[in-house]
Amino acid sequence: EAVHVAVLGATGAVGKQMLETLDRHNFPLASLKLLSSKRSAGKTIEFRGQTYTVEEATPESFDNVDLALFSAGGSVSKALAQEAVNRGAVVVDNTSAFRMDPTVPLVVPEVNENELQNHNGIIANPNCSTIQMVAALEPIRQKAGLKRVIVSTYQAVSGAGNDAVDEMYEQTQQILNKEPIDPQVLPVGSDKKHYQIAFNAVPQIDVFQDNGYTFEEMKMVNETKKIMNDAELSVAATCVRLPVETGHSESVYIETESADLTAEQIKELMTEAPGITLQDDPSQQVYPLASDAHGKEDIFVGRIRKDLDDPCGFHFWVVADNLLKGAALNSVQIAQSLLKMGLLQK
Ligand code: 11C
Repeated sequence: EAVHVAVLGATGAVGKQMLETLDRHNFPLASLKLLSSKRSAGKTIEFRGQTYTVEEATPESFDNVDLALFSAGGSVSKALAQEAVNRGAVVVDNTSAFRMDPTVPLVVPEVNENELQNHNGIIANPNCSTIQMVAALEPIRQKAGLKRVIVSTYQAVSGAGNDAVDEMYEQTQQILNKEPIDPQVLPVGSDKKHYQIAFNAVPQIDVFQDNGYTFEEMKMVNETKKIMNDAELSVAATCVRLPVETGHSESVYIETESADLTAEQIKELMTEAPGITLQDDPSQQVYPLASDAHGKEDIFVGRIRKDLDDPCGFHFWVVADNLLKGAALNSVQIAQSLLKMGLLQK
């Protein structure tokens, strides 16, 4: 059964990947509508040999739409998601607007697909850095339970959008040319100060919260607890931006409930887990790299080793394409699950 689909944010970094992912996965499209905010309306996009003109999204845009994939920023989602639902669409929202709303399922299909049963029209797609981590954690949790997670991220600039990618390349060229630079976009466009990203590491992603953590860090904390349905799980994050175009890398430390798991067992779990590729052979210098993960659908896990002191402690390195599994692919997988489970019509 084919689906009438709208993609909101079609001209953005994630929107482009949404279209390519729908195409690659042969998603059954009855029709396709490409929408954006006013700023990008009028642009044209090629899809399956056809030229589409991007329209400004209004509430009426969602008449006769079954599935709306939203990725145009939180304020657009807040303004239009319920309008789309009122018109009969199911919204998969890739912003932080509804993630912590208790009436909205927050879904990574490999972890909590069943939560889709509880949807009221809106389903939230988690933050990219959360998705790749929880997907890697879930097989371990199933086997040995999970008490604590401490993560440090090494995040790519495409997570902050096309303008951030342009800024990185322009700045790199300026520095190589020994020209002055003028940061405007990173770490956060709307924040007071802007810093060099080229040849740098910036420990701020999104704005600071009153507790000293950034919003990105708190997303990782709160979303992980919600997706894993475990308010008692200890999670702490430090999120850092690096001059990598695409592919978020994460150093993850975990403590399991039971003390009898081995690193070899975790490697086996990763080999068996859907959507995960194990890349772990120190003798051959095999480990995940952002440069390899860019453009791939899987999550790559390696450097798995037991903590030197705590028998429940393990360290590993997890890398994924932040625009694919971190955003567009996970949204399309949610849509595929909704179709499979007969949940697209409310
Ligand atoms: C980044 N993780 O890398 C962010 C982008 O909440 O969906 C995704 C923001 C979000 O900057």
